[in-house]
Amino acid sequence: MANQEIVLFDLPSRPPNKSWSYNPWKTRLVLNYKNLPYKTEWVEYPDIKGKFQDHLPKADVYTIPTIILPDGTWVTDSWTIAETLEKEYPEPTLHLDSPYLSQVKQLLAEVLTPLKGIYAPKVHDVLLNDASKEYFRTTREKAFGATLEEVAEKEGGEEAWKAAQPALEKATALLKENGDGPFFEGKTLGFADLAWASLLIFFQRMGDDVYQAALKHSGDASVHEKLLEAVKPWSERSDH
Ligand SMILES: N[C@@H](CCC(=O)N[C@@H](CS)C(=O)NCC(=O)O)C(=O)O
Repeated sequence: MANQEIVLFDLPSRPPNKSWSYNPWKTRLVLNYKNLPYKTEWVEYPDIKGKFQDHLPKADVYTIPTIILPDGTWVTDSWTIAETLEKEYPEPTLHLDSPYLSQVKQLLAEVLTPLKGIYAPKVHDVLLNDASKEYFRTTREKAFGATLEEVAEKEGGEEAWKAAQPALEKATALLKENGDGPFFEGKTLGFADLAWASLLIFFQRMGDDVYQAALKHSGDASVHEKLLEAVKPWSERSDH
């Protein structure tokens, strides 16, 4: 008999194990929002390739989130997964046609790019198990051309937050466009909200110092806090 559960591949954290990374959070929130039966398979970074390569198109890097649908189809990439799940399970809708979605996608990149001196060291020091630390350090140091400590020193701190501030403020302004929110479209939740909430959860998982800095540089903490509160019914399932 076909397995009716979806499998979600997610990255584990140090105990107590809970989802932490913003990319798999996007998928987890969709699965929770659509109330789909799924189980989580936790995969440490060095094990991703071995598990995925025989099931997905050849790639330089295989990434999480990836899911297996009940019919055995493997789907990778959080944006593609959202489209696939929306097609397979249309209700409740993710409003993938919302004009806010492309804006949020752009803002996520604009926030995260200047913050690598914050998040890369934090992920390594605060979130990862020993099983992933060496892989993460080696791959990120190769990509940055500097050690994690150098990146933290040269591209972390207040300057990084100042560089991320314009995008954080733009997200604040977007969240205020439709009355009291709490969502980008006002009372209507869509994938844009789940994607932005994923970033906020990622900040929280790195530590309250990181989350508070993000809120401070957003210009108005309350709209982000309200969004997180509104998605709480779907962010509570984080460890299985
Ligand atoms: N475009 C992808 C990016 C996913 C991504 O970069 N995932 C990271 C974890 S957050 C990963 O699995 N990296 C694997 C690696 O570095 O080897 C998506 O949105 O799903």
